[in-house]
Amino acid sequence: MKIGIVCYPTYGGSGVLATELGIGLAQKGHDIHFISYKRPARLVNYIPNVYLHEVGTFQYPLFEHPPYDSLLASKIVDVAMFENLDVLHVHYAIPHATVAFLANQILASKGKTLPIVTTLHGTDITLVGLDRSLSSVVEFGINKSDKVTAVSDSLRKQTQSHFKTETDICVIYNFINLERFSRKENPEAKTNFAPHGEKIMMHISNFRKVKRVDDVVKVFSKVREKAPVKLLFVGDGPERIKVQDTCRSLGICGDIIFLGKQDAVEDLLSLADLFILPSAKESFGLAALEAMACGVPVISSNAGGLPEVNIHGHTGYLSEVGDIEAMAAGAIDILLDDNKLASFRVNARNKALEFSRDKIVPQYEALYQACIDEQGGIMSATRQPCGQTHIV
Ligand code: GMT
Repeated sequence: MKIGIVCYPTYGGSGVLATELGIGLAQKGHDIHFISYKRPARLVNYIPNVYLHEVGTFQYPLFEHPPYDSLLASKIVDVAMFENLDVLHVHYAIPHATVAFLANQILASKGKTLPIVTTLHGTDITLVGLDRSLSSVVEFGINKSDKVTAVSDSLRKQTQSHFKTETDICVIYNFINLERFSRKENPEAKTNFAPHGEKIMMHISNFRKVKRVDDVVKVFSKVREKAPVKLLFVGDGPERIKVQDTCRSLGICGDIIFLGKQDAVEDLLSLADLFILPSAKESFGLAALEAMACGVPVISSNAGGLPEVNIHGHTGYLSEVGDIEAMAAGAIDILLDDNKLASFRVNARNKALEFSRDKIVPQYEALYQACIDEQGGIMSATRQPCGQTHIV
């Protein structure tokens, strides 16, 4: 198939997932055309069958803001026509789903059909999409997509409760490349951060408010009263200055290292004993899954789809959002008991195996094929709405 993928190129789960999906599909022989305003952060090396089409900008004195939606629609039309795309998969509803509909209408006027698959990732529904200034556009984009997927059952339910959806929403979980994300012990690098054999706690995010990064520091401050431990922060974003201030006011900066944005997160995760994700909202928690695949247990909030990934008392612990005491207690419980840490490590990796790329990518392929078949008027008797083939 020739598949167009529209995504945000920045550090963030939707862009990461879109990129990994494109790579996985390209390796299976599909032609993948990424359409984005910059090279997606995870698209580092040349990969056969992968092409990138950058959406440019346009300045004119009349415009205070460049007309991004129109530029994106125009780029989609151009790529769809000249690369003869079979299907377009847009990640994150705003503005991609509605822009895809516009592109689809322009293409129809030129005699080309282009089925649209929209994947909802989280904040497009639970935060940005709920804002009155955007909600009607989000709802329209969802209802005009040929297929809609959500990355967890929790997100599917939230979408159905917040919006008047007319389209089935298929849950296709996020996935992980288990070869890349596997634990590679590196005692030398670990000593660099924890010279006296301290345990390492880690948090990776884009430091947005919704991640509650301040809670990470507060939990860590309690844990370090009971256990020798260091905290590694990976990533950067708007909340970083506030978080650094909290470290300073608690006088614990000596045990906290800010590494900033990093690409080889799997190497860093391999140094960690515990991952912490106290988010206020989290549709899935791809960062938690990446940690688990590297054999790192997770202390997280119970927001959104996190309970579908992190299993309480098995791969880590879940607490109410903002419950610093419970998160610290869970962390201490794991870090002070080497046997428990060892068994949670194994459980975390085993749970991550359920989200392997090899299991999930075929679900998207089936969904694309179902879209293409439906547009061509072919209804497979054995195909279900979400594209799975019904095994009789
Ligand atoms: O969490 C972010 O800030 C990034 C955001 C995105 O859309 O890029 O992530 C969302 O999508 C990820 C991939 O599907 C999910 O794993 C994250 O849970 C989700 N974030 C939220 O719901 C807050």
